[in-house]
Amino acid sequence: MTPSSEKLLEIYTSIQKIRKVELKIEDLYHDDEMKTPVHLSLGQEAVSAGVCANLLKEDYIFSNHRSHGHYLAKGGDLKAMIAELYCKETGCAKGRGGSMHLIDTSVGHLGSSSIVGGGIPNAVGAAFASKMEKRGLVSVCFFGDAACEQGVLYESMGWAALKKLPVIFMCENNQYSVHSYIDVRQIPGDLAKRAKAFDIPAMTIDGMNAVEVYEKSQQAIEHARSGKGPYFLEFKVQRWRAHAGAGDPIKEKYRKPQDLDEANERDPLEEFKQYLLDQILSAQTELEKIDANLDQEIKEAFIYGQQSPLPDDKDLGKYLYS
Ligand SMILES: Cc1ncc(C[n+]2csc(CCOP(=O)(O)OP(=O)(O)O)c2C)c(N)n1
Ligand SMILES: [Mg+2]
Repeated sequence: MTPSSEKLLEIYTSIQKIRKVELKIEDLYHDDEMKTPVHLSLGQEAVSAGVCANLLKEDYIFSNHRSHGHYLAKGGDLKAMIAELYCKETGCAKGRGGSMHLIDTSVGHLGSSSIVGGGIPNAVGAAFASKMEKRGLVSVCFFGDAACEQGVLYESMGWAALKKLPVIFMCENNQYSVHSYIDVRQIPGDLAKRAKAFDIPAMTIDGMNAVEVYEKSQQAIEHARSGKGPYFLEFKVQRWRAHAGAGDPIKEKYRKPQDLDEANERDPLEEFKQYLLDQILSAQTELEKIDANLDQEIKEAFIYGQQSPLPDDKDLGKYLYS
C-alpha cells in the first residue's frame, strides 16, 4: 500500500535521525572517548526506516554489529544509545556492551549480536514463542550478506518454514564482509534465491529506495503476521563508510573504483526527500521542523552520554554471564 503522508513523514524522521546521529558519531569518534568499535550504516538507512515503519512497538527485532539504524528506527532510546557508546552506566547495556550490543526491550528490540548470524536463531525463537502463545507478533532479524555464509541461517530457515513461524529474514546485502567483495566469497546470484529451497517466499529489493522498502516489507510482514509463515527479503544496499570506525573506504583502497562510483551515485535520504516534496504540498516546512527537533534531541543525547558516570569499579563484574 502507498504510504500515507503521516507515514512518509515518519519514515523521513527515521532516516534523517539515523543519518544525523551517525554523522555526529563519526565526527566525534576521533576524540577517542567512545571506547567501542562502531560500524556505521550511512548509506543503508532506508532499510531500517522502511522496515520498522511497518512494525508494531511490541513486535521483535534482532540486530547485528551494524546496529544503530535498527535500534533507532524501532524507537530505541537515543540517550541510552549514546551513553552506551561512551560506555556509561546509563547506557542501554549499562555501558558493558558498546555499539554492537544495543538493546531496548521496552520497544521490542531484543538485542544486537556481534557474532555474524548470531541474532538469526534468536529471532526464530522469539517467533516460535509468539506463535505458541498466540501473541500475534512478528519477529524481524536484520543481518548482512556474510551471514548467508553461516550454517545457522539455513538451520533457522528450515525450522521456521516447518513450523510456519512469523519471522522475516531481512538481509542487507552491501556486498562486503569486512574488506572482501562478495564475488570471492559466494556463488553468484541473488541471495533471496536460497530461501526458495525451503519454500520460503523471497524478494530482492532496491534497499536505497525507502518507498520500495516500505511497500515490499509491508507485504512480507503481513504474510508472516497472518500465519502464512516466514519471508526472506534481500535488500541491495551500499555501505558508504569503512567496515568499522570512521574510516574512508577510498583511503583504505580495498573497494573497486566502479563500485565506489555506484555507491556515491545514490543517496537514500535525498531520493526520499525528493519523493516527499513531490507528494506533500507543505513538506518543506514540515521537514525543516523535523530537522530542527532532531538537532536538539541529538545535541541533548550527546551531552547526556558524555556527562553520565562510568560504571563503578566495584561493579565491573556485574551483569556478566558465562
Ligand atoms: C561468526 C563470526 N565470524 C566472523 C566475525 C568477524 N566479522 C565481524 S563483522 C564481519 C563481516 C560481516 O559482514 P556482513 O554480515 O555482510 O555485514 P556488514 O558488515 O557488511 O554490514 C565479520 C566477518 C564475527 N563477528 N562473527
Ligand atoms: Mg556485508
